[in-house]
Amino acid sequence: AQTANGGGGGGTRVMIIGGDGYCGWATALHLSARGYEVCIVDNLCRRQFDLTLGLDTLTPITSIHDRVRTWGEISGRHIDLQIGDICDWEFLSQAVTSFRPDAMVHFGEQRSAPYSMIDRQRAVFTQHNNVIGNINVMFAIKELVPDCHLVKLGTMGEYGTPNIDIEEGFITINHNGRTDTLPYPKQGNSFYHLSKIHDSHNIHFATKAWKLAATDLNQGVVYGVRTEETVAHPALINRYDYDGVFGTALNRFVVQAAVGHPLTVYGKGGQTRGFLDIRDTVRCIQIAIDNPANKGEFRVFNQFTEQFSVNQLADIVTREGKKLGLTVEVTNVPNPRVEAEEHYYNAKCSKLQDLGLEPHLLQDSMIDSLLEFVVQYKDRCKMELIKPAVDWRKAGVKVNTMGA
Ligand code: NAD
Ligand code: USQ
Repeated sequence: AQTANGGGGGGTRVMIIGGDGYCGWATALHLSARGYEVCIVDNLCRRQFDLTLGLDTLTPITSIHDRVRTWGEISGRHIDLQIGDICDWEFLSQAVTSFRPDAMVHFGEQRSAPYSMIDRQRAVFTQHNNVIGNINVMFAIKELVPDCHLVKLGTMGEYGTPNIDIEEGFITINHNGRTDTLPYPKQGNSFYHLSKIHDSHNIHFATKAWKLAATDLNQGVVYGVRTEETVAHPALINRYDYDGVFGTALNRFVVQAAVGHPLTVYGKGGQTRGFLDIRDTVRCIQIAIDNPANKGEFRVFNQFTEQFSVNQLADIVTREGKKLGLTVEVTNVPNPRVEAEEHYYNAKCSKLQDLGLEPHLLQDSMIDSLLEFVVQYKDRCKMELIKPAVDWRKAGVKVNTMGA
């Protein structure tokens, strides 16, 4: 029997695009450990971004080849590895034809909002990489594996911050005496978030035109680093981004607390978002795979467990840091982004829980253990990478090398 939280994969063949990344690596191991046949596809561009911009993960990650080899040695389970770019149709079609997935989990995009706002070149790269890669994935399913379920990582940021409740994908509207259930209005706040909106529209169309089966997971901001499998051996450790380009809010605050840097609240700090623990990311993906969408169905789940404002996160990290004897200060830095800093936010997130997700909530123990974990690596932290690095208003056409 397949269950949400333990579960036998029963040999279900899952291709994980972006399987060398933060969410993808944890998911690949989670599924492999539970009897799914896993194939990782990745072109390693995320590692290249770090090399180009002089960034680095807090945790010392090993090469993808060493990761997969180590996993084979300690678990006895094989993970297939295909290194290549999904924007390259020859590569993708060969990878899909040789592996023949039952499900394709698509994490493989440029995922940083600040990166997409560095300059024209990065804005174009982000939308090209994300939108074209996703179109190739849709064609691969249609032409090569028509029964394959597409599990696509979207983002809660597709919805923006409307002054009404956020539904899961669709909203019923009464207009001039008529009623329809329509895709929820989308308002992206960066070229990255907009790329996800374009993907959602393209997938929705493909489910109608070609009867693809698709689940769009509008994921909130992920925090944490440890999962059962990634702590099983030092060579399996996951990446942990804390810099001003790829680091996300809570993960950044925890590192800042650990190294004695004031917590960088952007603007007024009333920005509210959905958040989830990386241990829930991997379970949500498993739940989506185990309960596939029907052919022709465009299914949308909001994948987060709790919502917090940036100020609330700063308060929690300050309180927990003090318990560990750390001196934690908070600073309100001028907001490098263009976004609402005080707004209504109430987003639904019941569909994954209805299918069996049991959330890990952001309790004190979580922050404690994350802080303790991060403190172990604090000597690897480069303080100069912490500052907010990209100003939305300054994105220009000149290539920005972001050099020191
Ligand atoms: P990540 O950058 O760590 O991983 C993405 C991986 O995809 C990288 O290993 C990269 O090399 C690979 N990739 C990118 N473009 C590719 C291409 N053209 N061909 C092959 N591989 C390619 O990102 P992440 O944090 O693991 O996020 C994974 C997905 O989840 C993204 O789609 C992101 O938008 C979404 N998401 C992430 C978060 C978060 O907080 N991290 C929150 C919501 C949604
Ligand atoms: N923020 C701060 N201080 C910081 C960093 C961020 O105040 O040091 C604020 C931002 O201004 C923003 C909020 O925190 O209002 C969230 O920023 P973030 O960097 O944590 O998240 P975001 O840019 O939205 O992107 C991340 C992932 C992206 C994913 C998204 C989910 O990088 O891949 O799609 O979270 S969501 O936010 O739901 O759209």
